[in-house]
Amino acid sequence: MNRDDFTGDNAYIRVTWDAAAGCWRFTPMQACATLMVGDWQALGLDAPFVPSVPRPAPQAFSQRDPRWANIRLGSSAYTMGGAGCAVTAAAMVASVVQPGITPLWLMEWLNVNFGFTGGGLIYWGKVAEAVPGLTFVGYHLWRSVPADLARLTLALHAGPQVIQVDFHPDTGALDSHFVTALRLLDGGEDVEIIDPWTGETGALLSLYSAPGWTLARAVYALAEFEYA
Ligand SMILES: [Ca+2]
Repeated sequence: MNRDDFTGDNAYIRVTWDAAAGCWRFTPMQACATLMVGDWQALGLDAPFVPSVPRPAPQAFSQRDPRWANIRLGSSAYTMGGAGCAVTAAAMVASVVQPGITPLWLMEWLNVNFGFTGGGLIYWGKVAEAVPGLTFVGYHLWRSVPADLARLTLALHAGPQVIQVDFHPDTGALDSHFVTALRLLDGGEDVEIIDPWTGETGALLSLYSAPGWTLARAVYALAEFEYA
């Protein structure tokens, strides 16, 4: 259930989301007094009060970490350090629901479960197979059209996501690079990311954009995941 589906009122009761407490508040329209726990249990309204499980922040990883930098992606000639941005970004997403995960563990799982193409490209759905608690929603490609920022916003509402950017925005062709998107910045004009190249957090447009680019121009694709 989304908050927007529920927040509102009718003639009898007003429902609001208390972000600080992480739960719903039910207020009778007449008495204007907040119902107590016993009241909403008696009314069968206790289900929406269950606070969402707080998730840990994603762990930050660098694909060039010496613990895994030299391992090859599947049967390809590519190494994690040189071309493992996608699996590293996916491991950061997975760490939200599987805190002990590392890019090394995920890559080794993918290596024995046919998780990469012969050219070393990741099968995104395999990531969700490897990580209980993750569901792969789909791969949204915006290479020749502006990114659907409403879609990205909705996905980020669920949790961190993997997005594709241009590693060298000063050259015309796309130099594919995947990063972990955390949340919107500046009223939705930018996105905070963790960059697998460095393992550091930053703003997407300050890292991977050319002059004049908007966020919709800088995001080339979204590998969308849902969280259990
Ligand atoms: Ca480029």
